[in-house]
Amino acid sequence: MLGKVALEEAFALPRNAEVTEWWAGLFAVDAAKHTREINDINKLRIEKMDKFGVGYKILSYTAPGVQDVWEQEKADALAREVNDHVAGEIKGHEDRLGAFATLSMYDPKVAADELRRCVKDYGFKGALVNDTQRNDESGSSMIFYDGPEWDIFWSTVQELDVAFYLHPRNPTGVFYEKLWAPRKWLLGPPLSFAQGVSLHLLGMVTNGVFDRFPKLKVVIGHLGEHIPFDLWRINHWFEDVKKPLGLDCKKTIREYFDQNIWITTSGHFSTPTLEYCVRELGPERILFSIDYPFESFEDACNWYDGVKLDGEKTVKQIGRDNAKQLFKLGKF
Ligand code: GRE
Repeated sequence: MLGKVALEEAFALPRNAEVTEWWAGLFAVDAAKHTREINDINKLRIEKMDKFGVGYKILSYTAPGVQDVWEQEKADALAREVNDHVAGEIKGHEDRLGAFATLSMYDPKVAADELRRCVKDYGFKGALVNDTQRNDESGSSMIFYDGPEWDIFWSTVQELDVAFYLHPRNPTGVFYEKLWAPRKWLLGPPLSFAQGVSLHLLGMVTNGVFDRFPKLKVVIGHLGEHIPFDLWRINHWFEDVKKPLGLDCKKTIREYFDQNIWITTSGHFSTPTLEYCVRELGPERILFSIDYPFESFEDACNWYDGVKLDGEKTVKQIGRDNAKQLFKLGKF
C-alpha cells in the first residue's frame, strides 16, 4: 500500500554518540548501521519512505532519552534541545515528516509548557514520552505520570487536542538488579518493555486519569504491549472483583480502549495477532508503524503490504486513514 503513515520512528542527537552507542550495544546487532540510520532525519529516511511506500512519518527521540536523565535542569534543557533540533531537520519536509515533542517529566507544568511550545511554534503532532522518568542517580526512584499531580499536564494535552504516545524504556536501579539482570535476555522487546508500559497505562486507567480527562488520546505501540490479549481477563477482574472491592474508575476497560486508547503495529509484524487485535478492539483503534531503526522498513512494509484483513478499506484504515484523522494530517 502506498501512502502509509508510521508513528514510532526514532532519531538520535548526533552529539550524543556515547548514549546512542550504549543503547545500540543493548539492542542493535550492527551498531555502525544503527548509528547511521538513527542520526539521519531527512535523507536516508526519505529515500526509504519512497522505496517502501511510506507517505508520512511522525518522528520521536529515541528511548530512554530524556527519561534517563536524573537531574531536572539537564532533563529540561535536553528536551528543548531535541525539540529545536528535530524542528530544524523537518523544516522544508513538512509534507513527509512531523514530530512528537520530547518532554522532561519531572515537573508537570514544565512538561505542559514545553508541549504547548512545540505544538504552537513548531506544529508538532503530540508528545512521545518513555515509560517513567528516572529521578535519581541509582535509577531506583522513578516518576509515574498517573497521579493527580499530573492533572495539569493531562489537561494541557486534552486542551491542545493532541495525542500522547507512551513508549517503553529500560528498567533501572533495584528493579533492574533484582528482576532483569539475572534474566538479561528478557530485557526490552521480549518482555520488560511491554510489562513497563502496560503497568503504566493500566495505572492511568485505574487511577482515574481518563475519567478526569475523557477526551485524552493515548497511543501505545507493539500491538498494545500485551494488553489486548488479556482484555477479557482484565475486564472480568475489574468488573466482577475489583469494583466491588472499591476500584472506582467510571468505565470498563473496553470503553477506555474504545474512547481513549490506540495501538500501533510498531515492531510487531504478525498477521494472526493483528487480525486478533482488529476483532478485539476494532480496526479504528489500530495504526500502522515500523519502529525504525530498531526494526527495518523492509520487514514492516513488506509484511503490511501483503496483509489482507477483511478488505482494502480496513487495510487503508490501519495503514493511513486512522492516523490522518487522529493527527489531523493534511495532504502528503
Ligand atoms: C524502541 O525504542 O522501540 C526499541 C528500542 C530498542 C529495541 C527495540 C525497540 O529502543 O523497539
